[in-house]
Amino acid sequence: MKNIDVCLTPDLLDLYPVEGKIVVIVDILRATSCMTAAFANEVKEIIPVSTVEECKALQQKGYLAAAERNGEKVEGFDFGNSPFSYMTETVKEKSIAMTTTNGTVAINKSKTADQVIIGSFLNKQAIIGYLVSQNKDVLVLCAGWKGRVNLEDTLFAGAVVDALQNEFECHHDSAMMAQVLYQNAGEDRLKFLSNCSHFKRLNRLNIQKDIDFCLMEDDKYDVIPVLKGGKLVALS
Ligand code: 3SL
Repeated sequence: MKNIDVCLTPDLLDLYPVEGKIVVIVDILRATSCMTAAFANEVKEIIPVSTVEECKALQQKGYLAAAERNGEKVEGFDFGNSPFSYMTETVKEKSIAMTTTNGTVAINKSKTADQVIIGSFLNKQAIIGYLVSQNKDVLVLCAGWKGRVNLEDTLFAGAVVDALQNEFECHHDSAMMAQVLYQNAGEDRLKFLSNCSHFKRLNRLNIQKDIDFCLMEDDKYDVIPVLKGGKLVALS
């Protein structure tokens, strides 16, 4: 039987071999929600880079470039990290360079996996269906916050483990913890997460609209971003 595990932060990734596995990267607020929305709105590709300098270099080569640090858009870039930036004609069929505080770092740390895909509540059902259809072990990697565990990514990881419990074996405490968290969270996800640290951080920036979109719009899209040759593209 296939196996599923959860790595609660990229700082623990050395303990989790990714070779031969499908790694699902999760950064609910907001990087992986943005990426999902971007491909649903026909972005051609996203180049996820870990540093602002790499992103700037790609911008200078002519790419549209999105850069976020500590929740805020980095000065001089075309976008920050709002899903609504990807809902305009400007990005359609475009290649975009992107760096975010945690999400793009998690992606780049997982490059030796068999496959890296991007998960969010926006494409949860598509992710679950895809994982069921593949004959591969799965690691859900939570992007967290600067090496720390966060509630919203763990909640999503738990939702995936819970949905796959009849298809996958799960022997690992971090995956069980995530599942228990999800099972106890209740229906009102916004209320459950209202005290979490990144929720408060983003609220201070007055972007409740982004939070609502990332947390409330379950299964809005059926697109799955996948890493191919260092670029995210829509899985065909
Ligand atoms: O950490 C990240 O990668 C971002 O998603 C953080 S933020 O939501 O843009 O603040």
